[in-house]
Amino acid sequence: MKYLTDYGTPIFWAEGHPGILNKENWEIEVTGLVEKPTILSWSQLMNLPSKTVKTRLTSVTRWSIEGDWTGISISEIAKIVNMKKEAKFLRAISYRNIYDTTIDINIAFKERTILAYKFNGFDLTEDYGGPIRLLVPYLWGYKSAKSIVKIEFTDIYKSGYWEKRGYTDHASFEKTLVRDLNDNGRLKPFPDEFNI
Ligand SMILES: Nc1nc2c(c(=O)[nH]1)N[C@H]1C(S)=C(S)[C@@H](COP(=O)(O)O)O[C@H]1N2
Ligand SMILES: [Mo]
Repeated sequence: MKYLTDYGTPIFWAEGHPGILNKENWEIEVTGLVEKPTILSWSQLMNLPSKTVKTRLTSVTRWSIEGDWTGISISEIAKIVNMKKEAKFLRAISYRNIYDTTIDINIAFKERTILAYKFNGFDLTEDYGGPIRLLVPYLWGYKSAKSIVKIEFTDIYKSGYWEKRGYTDHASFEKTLVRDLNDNGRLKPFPDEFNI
């Protein structure tokens, strides 16, 4: 099985590469419209039920990579903090609090949206959002915020890093041509010729 670099997957760190991150001390703060705000340690995260989904990350810059992504469902996180039913959005904030993005709660709870920590069985490196990132296969990749330190359940939509710089807030796919990184970067009609 190949890792993301083996496919030439681009490494996007608009706010600057974070360098080496310490996985063992990693924490995710879960806050907002919840009954029990919680700071989840790395060991707590690793003890939560995990799932592996065959799915893809697709960038608005026209590339897509498919593989087996392993991580934690948002419903598992919501259970721990007793998310309130008023929550309409999930906001994810990356290491250093510069990059953030917000998705609709219904997309957060979809089957293949996860907090991912492995690709094809390999731990995610810092290049690709390790130790843990949001993966939202249903929307353009800028919603898949990397190296997550905070999750907020909220009823207010907030434009994130790329949304404020001109990308759409909804991030819905449009018909276009996309490079299939699993097929040597061949340009193909998207989404038609891809398994979404
Ligand atoms: N923190 C952070 N997360 C981010 C980005 C970023 O620049 N910083 N880029 C986004 C964009 S535009 C895409 S397409 C994917 C790319 O993921 P990759 O760098 O792991 O290939 O990450 C998303 N998450
Ligand atoms: Mo992107």
